[in-house]
Formats: sequence, C-alpha cells, structure tokens
Amino acid sequence: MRLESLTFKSIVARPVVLKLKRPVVARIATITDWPLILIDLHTEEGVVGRSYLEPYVVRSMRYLVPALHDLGEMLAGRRVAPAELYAAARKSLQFVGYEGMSLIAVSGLDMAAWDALAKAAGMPLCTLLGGSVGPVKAYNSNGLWLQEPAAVAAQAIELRDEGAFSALKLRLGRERLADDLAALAAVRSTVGDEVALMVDFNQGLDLGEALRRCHAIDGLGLAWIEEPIVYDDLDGYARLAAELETPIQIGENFYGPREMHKALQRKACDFVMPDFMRIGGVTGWLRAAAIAGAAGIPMSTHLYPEVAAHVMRVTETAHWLEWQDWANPVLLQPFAVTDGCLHIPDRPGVGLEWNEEAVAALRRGL
Ligand code: SMN
Ligand code: MG
Repeated sequence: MRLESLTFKSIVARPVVLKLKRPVVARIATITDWPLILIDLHTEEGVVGRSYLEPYVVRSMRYLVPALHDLGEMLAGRRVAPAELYAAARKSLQFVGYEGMSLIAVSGLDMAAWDALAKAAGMPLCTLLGGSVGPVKAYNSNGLWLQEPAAVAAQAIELRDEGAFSALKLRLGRERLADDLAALAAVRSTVGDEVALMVDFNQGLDLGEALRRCHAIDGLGLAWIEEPIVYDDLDGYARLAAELETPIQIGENFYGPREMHKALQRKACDFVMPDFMRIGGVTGWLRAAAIAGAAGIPMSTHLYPEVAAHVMRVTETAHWLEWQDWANPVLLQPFAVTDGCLHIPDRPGVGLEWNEEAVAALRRGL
C-alpha cells in the first residue's frame, strides 16, 4: 500500500472503567476506578489505528469521547499524515485553548494515527521512526502508594519480582514526614542498595513543606524527587532544583512541548517525564525529545508504556520508561516485561489490539 494514500475515515472512541488492582492512594487523590477511552481510527483502506487515553477522572470521558468523534468527523477524507492531522486538529480548537482537554483529545488521535501509519507501512512504530525493536529499561510504578511501611516493603519485593526490575517508584506525602522516612527506610532495607528508588509527592506539598521534606531525604541516594509541589509553580521548582542534590523530576503535566521548553529555560527541573496524553501524543513527544536532547536533559515516560517503548528507542536522552500494567486487562497481547525491560512486540504498528471479550464485559458494566 502506498502510505501517501492512506485515508482517514472515522474515529470510534469507547469509554470503559477498570478496577485498579492496587488503587492509587496519593496525597492529592485516591483512585479505585480507572477510566480508559479505547480509540479506533478507521481508514478507507481498512487499516485500523489504535490508541487509548487514561484521563484519570471517569466523568471527563463524557466530554472527551464526543470531542474525539467530532475531530474524527472533521478529519474524514484527509491523508493519515500525523503531523498534518495534529496541526489541523489543534487549529480547529485554538479558540478554546491549545491545552487541557483539547490537547488530550488531539493526543489520543495522534497516537492512533501513528499506529495506523506504521501498520500500513508493515513495520513496528519504532522502526518507522528510524529506530529498531529492542528492550527498553523500565522501572515498576504499579504500586507503593501511601500505605504502612511494612506493607510498602512487602509490596516492593512483589513489584521488583514482577519483571526483575532494577528500579521502583514510591509515593510520598504522608501526614507526617517521619512516616515517609519510615516507609523509605523499610523499602531500602528490604530491597537493598541494588534497586534504584524514585519518589513522587504527586504535587502534594506547599513550597515551605517541600523544602523541608526534600532536604530531609536529599542524602538518601534517591534516583529522583518527583513533583513535590503544584505542577505549574515553575519558580518554586527552580528553587527546589537549585537547592537540592537529588535530581528534581517533573513533566507529567506539561501540556505540549513548549511548556517543557519553558520549564527548562526556567531551570525548573533536572529531568523530564512527559505524559503522552498531555505532551501531544507521538508528534508532541518527538518535538519535546528534540528539546530535551538539545538541552542534555534525561527524558523518562509517564503512563502509556506501549507507545512509550517505541519512542524511547529514538529518544536521544532516553532515561527510564514508567511501567504500569493498568491497560493490560483490555489488551489482546500485553507487552512482555523481563530483565527490568519492556519488550516491543515485533509486529506492525504499536502492537495494541483490544481483547474484545474483555471490552464487551466492561462496557456491559457501564
Ligand atoms: C501517577 C500516575 C497515575 C495516577 C496517579 C499518579 C503518578 C506517576 O504521578 O507519576 O505515576
Ligand atoms: Mg508522578
């Protein structure tokens, strides 16, 4: 098939809600029900591009699903040229703002468009992007929420052994600093020094408390300290990054590559970890990766591990892939995780196909 003639036909977006095996218990939210929007991008040629969005808030699917269908109607008949679809979709929403839900909808569309293009080309996405199929170094981010130290330590072993991981992420931000320190100490003494530990405060602290708590953990050899304060306080982040030895990690809340550029110019962090539904899907990621590469800033991924694995193979400063298995219940062939790496399947596209039986069962429950 000539790639140039691949023609956009329609979008079908289906919301489902999964029960999380290990619910999110963070300083700013508890989440037991995890929303997923399954996106099928149909082409005139019969190729179907697939992606999903995980918008955290179940209610938001009431707005995002119609937005995706609306973008689909607008783009019908166009070539599946992801950069062009991205530009057209963004432009069509510019008067309601480029960021927030507009960009989330565009990101979902973009990831499906890249999948369709790679399928039409008959190659894995990473190959189409100029890379190759291979392992991608990952840390396990499936748990370690705000629980008791003994529970967290036991879970750390469980998570490490899910795929011989060499790195784990712990959430911090308990009521008392002493309780965070106890959880960290319990995990460290259980997994030993071999396992790298990242910590994430999920934006839970004000700047004063963040300074106090981050200084208290600064000497512990942590791989990074993530989002101690609200995501858009770049001045606060610049102060934290300047004062602390441990690298400051932000980025899951960058809405588009320019927001990342702004954060780097302000020296607000040492590392970045864009999220695919906010950075602009694959197109947004590639642009952000060029900025991080030029700045020499290590770049990790946030959620969407399947797409993440492909783009990490062509990311100049690729650092850590965040492994989360939350979409596995709706996937026909979940990706393999061994030796602390996520393995890209050697099949055309991203490698996402739905387990339609599981999807049907979940949709009956809505
Ligand atoms: C996170 C991810 C998903 C839900 C809540 C919190 C977290 C992370 O910030 O970085 O994994
Ligand atoms: Mg985080």
